Amino acid sequence: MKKTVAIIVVGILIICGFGAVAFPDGICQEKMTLYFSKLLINEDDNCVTLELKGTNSVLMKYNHYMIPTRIETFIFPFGTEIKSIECIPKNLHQQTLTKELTAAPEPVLLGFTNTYQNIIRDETPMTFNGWYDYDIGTGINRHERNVIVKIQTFPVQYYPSKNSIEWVEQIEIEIQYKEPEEPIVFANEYNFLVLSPVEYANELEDLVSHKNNMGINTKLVTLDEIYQSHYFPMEGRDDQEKVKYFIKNAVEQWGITSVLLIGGYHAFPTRETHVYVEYFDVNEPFVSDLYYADIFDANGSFASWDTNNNDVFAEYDWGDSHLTDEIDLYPDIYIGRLACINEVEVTTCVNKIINYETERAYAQEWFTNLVVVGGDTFTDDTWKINEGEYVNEVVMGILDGFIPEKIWDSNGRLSGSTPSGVTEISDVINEGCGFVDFSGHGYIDQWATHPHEDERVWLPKPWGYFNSHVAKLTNGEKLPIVVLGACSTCKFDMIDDCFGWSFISNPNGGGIGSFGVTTFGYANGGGREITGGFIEEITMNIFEAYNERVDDGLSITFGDMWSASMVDYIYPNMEVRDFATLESWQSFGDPSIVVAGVSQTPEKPTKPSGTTSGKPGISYSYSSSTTDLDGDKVYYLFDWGDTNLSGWIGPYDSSETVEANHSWESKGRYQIRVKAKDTNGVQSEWSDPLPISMPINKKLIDLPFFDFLEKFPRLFPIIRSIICFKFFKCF
Ligand SMILES: [Ca+2]
Ligand SMILES: [Ca+2]
Ligand SMILES: [Ca+2]
Ligand SMILES: [Ca+2]
Repeated sequence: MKKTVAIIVVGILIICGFGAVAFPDGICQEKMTLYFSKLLINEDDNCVTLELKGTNSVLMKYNHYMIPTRIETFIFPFGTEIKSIECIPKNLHQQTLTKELTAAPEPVLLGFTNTYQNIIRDETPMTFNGWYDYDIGTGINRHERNVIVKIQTFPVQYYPSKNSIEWVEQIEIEIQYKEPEEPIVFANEYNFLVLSPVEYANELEDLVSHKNNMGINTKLVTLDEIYQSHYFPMEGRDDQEKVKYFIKNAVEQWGITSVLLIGGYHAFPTRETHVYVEYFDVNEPFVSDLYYADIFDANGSFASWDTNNNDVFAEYDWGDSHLTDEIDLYPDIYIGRLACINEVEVTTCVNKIINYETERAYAQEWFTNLVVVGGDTFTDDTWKINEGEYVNEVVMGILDGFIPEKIWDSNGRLSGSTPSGVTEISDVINEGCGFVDFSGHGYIDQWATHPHEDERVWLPKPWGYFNSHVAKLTNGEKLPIVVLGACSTCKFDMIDDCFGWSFISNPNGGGIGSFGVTTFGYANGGGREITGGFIEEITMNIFEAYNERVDDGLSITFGDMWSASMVDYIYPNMEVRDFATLESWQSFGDPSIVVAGVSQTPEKPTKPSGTTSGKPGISYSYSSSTTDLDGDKVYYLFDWGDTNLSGWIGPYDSSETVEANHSWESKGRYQIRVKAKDTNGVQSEWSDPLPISMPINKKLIDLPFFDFLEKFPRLFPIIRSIICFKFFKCF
């Protein structure tokens, strides 16, 4: 699902019945009107695309036409019963198109055996018959358990046979619901549950006491204690279900919000899912820790993941009878796994977690470094772009106060031989960074990509970046969260030290947490559509979750990032690869670690002051200042407008003036702006820009792509150079 920035006007009205008015006792109605206007039809050589003001996404569903849609999320208290959902379209317009509407690209694999392939589809893409679709689930969002209703409206209807469209100016949404008579409140005895085989219990004692000292009420429970009804009467048909029922009891009776599973595939049970993807004969069961986190279904009952009761879990179009289980998919707890294979690895992880939290990693200077690694993921796309680098750029736009180190094919750092790409990656991680984003192809023990338009060569040379390279990282306490947009990197049921896990198990560095998939990863075709779905969309959601919380001066945990990435992803009537993506989205690490601190953000810094015209090659000085409401010391980051950043300078006392110098290499107009962060790592917004010229030049301002993306990270479809996929006939 491609999202965009959109300006909207909505009206919300809530009415509740108390006998006298239109609805029965206790039933409420929430009413919202969505307004749409200004239909734009963009023509390409073969097809057209549509833009409609008021929509916030474009349907990017395989075998469907790309129509503008709007998704609205409604949040109700846990236990709310949704009685009815209706959407009424109003003020209908009709229009004939000159060319056919573009169809969504076909998803492609991010593995090693299959790269991008030219497939001629013979099916006709489907249209949507109806103005809306919806999904109801129960999940945890910003530390609250809610009933989450997502309504997707389709204000444009396409009729391919007539090549005409209908569109409406308004859609009125009406939801009737009944809240529980008494709010459902769970106990608050423990927040954090550590589940472990008994043989690792001793190694976990330090972790439990550290967490309790941090004010996180923590309980360690062994698998034997679960199976022997030590705390709650044992329920469940197999070990996995026993663990899941235990977690449900611990949520309801103890108030648990985060659960850490200790042990790899051999030591801690895994649930296999059965999602049938008819694609390159890809059809394998894969493990899903989401099974343990999705505790409640839409009605607030136990989510068995086997609603057809045949003892085959999480079926989607599975087997000869094409069976499907109803799955809620919204996590109800924050979960993470330490896939340790022995006591030594458990001790390593415990020490890393204690240190990360004690040192408040998020407040350290190295934390705002960002390492991005990418190349040309698909070598034969129409647009000839390096998709991995494009994804990295979007991440850089989201994490705009981070200083990026780009290990790319296009700048030679991934493809060079002295130093090699492997050395470049290891060196920048060893310097220390808060996050790493790998975007490309993966396998159980490695990550790799291609140089531009050369699918015979893998980068970094000769065959990629392996778990054996990760094992040699020596970044010590400077531990990043590693985000892996690639196939199978977290397939921990196949090898003990899968690529995603190898970062966490490294005792001398590596990472504090990682995200990746336990099976094949899918991408939304080549080109810039790649961030619009599947694995690259969910990786964007990870960074956006972090960014949103930090912008608000709020805290976020590792598990919260994982959960938010899924809550944000889910949309009504998802396709099979969406289920595969969500169910296989693994988190290695402690879900309760804090990745961003709570503090009041420094105020927006003053507009930089200094000379507004000068000559290239000469250094000029600019100053600014800000106040931190808590009186924290602050660091400053100047964006010189020529794609160069100053790096974080400081710390300075609150209100003290900062000065920094820069010289511009070439003539042109630039905009200088400045951002502040306090000693808790919390960042201000950017200052107003100071326009300067070197020297005055009547040329149009050529905003660097990086700045542009930062402002409109998901702007669509303006940044798309070509809309139509070359392999499709646009139908
Ligand atoms: Ca089943
Ligand atoms: Ca759920
Ligand atoms: Ca490409
Ligand atoms: Ca502050």
